[in-house]
Amino acid sequence: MQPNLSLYWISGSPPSWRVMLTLAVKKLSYQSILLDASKKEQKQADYLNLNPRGTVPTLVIDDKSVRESLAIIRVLELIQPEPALFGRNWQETAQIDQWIEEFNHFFGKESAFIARSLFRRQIEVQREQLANSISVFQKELDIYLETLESGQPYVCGDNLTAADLILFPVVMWLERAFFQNPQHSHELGLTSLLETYKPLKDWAERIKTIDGYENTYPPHWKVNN
Ligand SMILES: N[C@@H](CCC(=O)N[C@@H](CS)C(=O)NCC(=O)O)C(=O)O
Repeated sequence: MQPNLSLYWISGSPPSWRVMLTLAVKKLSYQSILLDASKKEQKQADYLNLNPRGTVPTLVIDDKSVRESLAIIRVLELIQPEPALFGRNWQETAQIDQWIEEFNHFFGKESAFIARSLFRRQIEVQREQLANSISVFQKELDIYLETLESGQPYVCGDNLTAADLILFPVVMWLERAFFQNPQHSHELGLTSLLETYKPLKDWAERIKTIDGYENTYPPHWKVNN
């Protein structure tokens, strides 16, 4: 029997979304507790008892809380090993873990800076730093594209892995940043990733076929395109 799971999350948060996708892929049921960031619910005392930094996601497993999305995904892999998201042998695990580390240091880090600068409309003050970020971002994107263009359906091979579930929400978040700030995005030479790169679009469509995907889609994006 699976343990009791309660997920605290914020709509549109990529780390929350990757955990929700993991729960969907592993067909684990959970209580969903959506925090309202506009009311700073993630900084209220009750929540800070679970997660002292007041960030999301936090997963409560029976009476134990786990924070940090990657730690949560790894625990879910132990709770429900199928389908395996971290490989089935050491070679696959090494490939996935190194992909995640590199993602965190490069694509993930630069994407967060680019998306936040666009959402906060801080283009002018950060122009130089943005140019550096975009250059690293583009190099990393090219590596992902090369992999997908080679005919590989997922970023680490033939099977869906944690790497795909980590990348997907970030790609969607960037899409939203570009879509909401077309003029600044254009000035920075940034265009819709899914409309520009067909292999990436095909890969994203594959992720969207995950059973239960619709329930993971950020609710405020549905009402506020
Ligand atoms: N490394 C953390 C990042 C968590 C994080 O920064 N979450 C953001 C949402 S994307 C958050 O909680 N922001 C609200 C806040 O800091 O008040 C993870 O992967 O779980």
